[in-house]
Amino acid sequence: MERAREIIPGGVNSPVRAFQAVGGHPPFIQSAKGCWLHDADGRRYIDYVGSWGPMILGHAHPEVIDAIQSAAGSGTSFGAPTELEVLLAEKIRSFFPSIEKVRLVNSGTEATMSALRLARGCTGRSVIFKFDGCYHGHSDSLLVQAGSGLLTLGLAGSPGVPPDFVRHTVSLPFNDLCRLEEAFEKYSDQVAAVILEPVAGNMGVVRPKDGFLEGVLRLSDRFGAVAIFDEVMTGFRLAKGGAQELYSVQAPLTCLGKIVGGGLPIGAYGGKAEIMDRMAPEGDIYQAGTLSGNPIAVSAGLKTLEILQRENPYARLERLTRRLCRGLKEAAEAAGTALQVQSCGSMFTAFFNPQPVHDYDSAQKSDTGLFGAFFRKLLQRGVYLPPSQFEAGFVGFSHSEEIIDQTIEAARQALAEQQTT
Ligand code: KE4
Repeated sequence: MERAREIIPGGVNSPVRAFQAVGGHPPFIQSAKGCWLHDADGRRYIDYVGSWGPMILGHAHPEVIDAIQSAAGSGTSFGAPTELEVLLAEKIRSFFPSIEKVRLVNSGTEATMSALRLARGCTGRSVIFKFDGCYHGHSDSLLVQAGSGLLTLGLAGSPGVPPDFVRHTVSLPFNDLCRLEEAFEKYSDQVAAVILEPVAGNMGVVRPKDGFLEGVLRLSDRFGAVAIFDEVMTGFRLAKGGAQELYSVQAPLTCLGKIVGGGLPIGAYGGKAEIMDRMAPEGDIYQAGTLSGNPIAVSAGLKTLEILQRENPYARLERLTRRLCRGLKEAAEAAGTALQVQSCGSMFTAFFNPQPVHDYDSAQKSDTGLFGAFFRKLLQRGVYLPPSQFEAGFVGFSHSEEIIDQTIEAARQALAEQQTT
């Protein structure tokens, strides 16, 4: 870590990896297989981070590795169209009926940044609505009251973003349709887009209240704004068609990432053809990328989606996640600890909070000190949770009932120990 910090800010290439919110130093991972991480000191951990979502199939899935290796033999990047990109685009469209056309980029940040530019371009408007605690990557317009690393590090925004860049960004309470309607009444024909995580993961897992998603879509439509569902985390995670499938709604624009790359860098944004066709070179709104759609990443992503389609693991993943959440709740009750365990599909968060969490304000009432102690005790027992109270944990393909039960036992010991200290 000291050597890494000498040359990389904080020793990490993404802030949440630095363990600042939970104390101690992160293990340096050497390899991973299935649900196991192996660190440079010979220790192994049951992994509930899954590279922050992508590794739903487990690490080093043989068919995905094989797809990457065989693609590599044909060349790594051409900067020219390939059939592979068409195959992945068609696969994405088969999972998301709301996506008539899609553009591949290299990260979730690029996907949301591009989708916002598209929404602003096709409406000719500037104002965007987002929700407190939702995180959509680190592009300037969206670093306002964001979740994930900013919430973890207690940063509301970021230096280096001129006030002018966020002047048009209005952040509202998640799950509050009244405040959203008031904002629309106030900004009405200035609003280009409303962007949200349909199931929030970046303030910890917070489901939309009944009718919230439908309300966002209805109000956006009424005021001529584009609703953008940021499914970078929920896409292919909650269901093949993400939150839109789970909640039977369709969004005009969708952003994707994480699982769609199978562990390699891919983001995507897509939606109605009449909107997407405004993107250059079909239209006049610009976005580009040297490595967008490169054959290696696309091969990993395509194979991952093919396996998800073949195995359809979602019911099993949900059963395993419910088993884990039930076990954590029972362990907390036994230890007399106030724990809200919230989940959706195979995403979960254990909030050290006396009350359920339904938005940013209630999430912030969680005891991050207790979470940090719990995290460290679990890590000592070989269980690797996301190193932040404000993130989602993930259950994947290669977690078994036995692994879940091992995790619950480790949590029971950790909570009991915490109770006595
Ligand atoms: P990336 O640029 O990190 O690929 O994606 C940004 C992004 C966009 N939208 C949602 C809903 C996201 O969750 C993310 C990224 N998530 C964080 C953790 N929750 C990535 C982990 C990190 O920042 O290292």
